[in-house]
Amino acid sequence: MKVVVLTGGVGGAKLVLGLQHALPPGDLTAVVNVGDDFTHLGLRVCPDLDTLLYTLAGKSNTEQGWGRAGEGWRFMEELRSLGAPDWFNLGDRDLAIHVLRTAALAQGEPLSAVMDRLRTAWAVPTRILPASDQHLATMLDTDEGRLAFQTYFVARRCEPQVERVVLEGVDAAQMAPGVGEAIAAADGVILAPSNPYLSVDPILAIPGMAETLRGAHVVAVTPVLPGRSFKGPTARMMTDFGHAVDSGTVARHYAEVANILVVDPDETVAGSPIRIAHAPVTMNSLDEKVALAEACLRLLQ
Ligand code: FO1
Ligand code: CA
Repeated sequence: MKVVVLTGGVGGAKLVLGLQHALPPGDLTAVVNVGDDFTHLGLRVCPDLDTLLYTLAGKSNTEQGWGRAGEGWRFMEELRSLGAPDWFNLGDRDLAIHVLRTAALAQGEPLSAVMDRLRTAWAVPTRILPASDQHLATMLDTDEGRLAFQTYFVARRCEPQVERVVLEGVDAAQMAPGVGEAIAAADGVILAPSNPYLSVDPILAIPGMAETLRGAHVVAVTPVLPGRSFKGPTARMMTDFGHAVDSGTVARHYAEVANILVVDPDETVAGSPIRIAHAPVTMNSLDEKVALAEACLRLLQ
């Protein structure tokens, strides 16, 4: 069963790992947000692509969500001693991927080709495609002015109030080679439980994407976790935008693109414009990730 999953970093990568276990090798393509990408100290950093690559290769720091397991920080110590900016942490192991990617991009290799080489080197069976090979930058209009994504997220810890998300460069961007073909050939498309505004929208906004998805069977998974303790940037932004922090907000947000929204059995969604399905959405263990993946695949059959 051929499946395409549209995903951001941490939250989405957990479901993609479950899907990788649930599907035969070669059946899964991940289309990944590039709006978080930026150039730092001359290095091209692609957090969502790398988070997914590390997760699918079994090399991610699972407590932190991003970055490498068994990471070392001597490069950062050295930077600090030299008085260089240290607000964004580049680990010693993580550094390898940024150096290789930056060098390859400078030689004219497209981002999609670079990422395909890296996932092949680590025998990752899932195709990892950037949503676009062009630069598009997620910017946030906030009460502190317009902030670049990593400034808002890492340097300012999501504290500024967000008024609007602006995707710089999106109108000139194209889907990366293989993205449209993978969606056209897929039995279904899954929207991973990533931040709808910061991770999934920057993929959906690429010219041609909405048209490509129109005929597809699309199942979205809510990023809203059960219980009253759901926090983090997704909850914060729902509040900033004047919406309730619940899956009803997600259902209305995805009404034009998704056929079904998967929410936790503990959550009731009233008046959803799309079909609601229930499956446990907490993904702490690998078993929970695979179980949610299998629930999504059943909905695509
Ligand atoms: N997130 C942080 O909160 N602090 C960091 O210092 C940091 C460094 C970092 C380095 C490489 C990388 O691929 C991701 C990194 N992230 C860091 C996560 C990154 O900012 C992601 O965009 C967020 O997790 C949102 O998806
Ligand atoms: Ca992200």
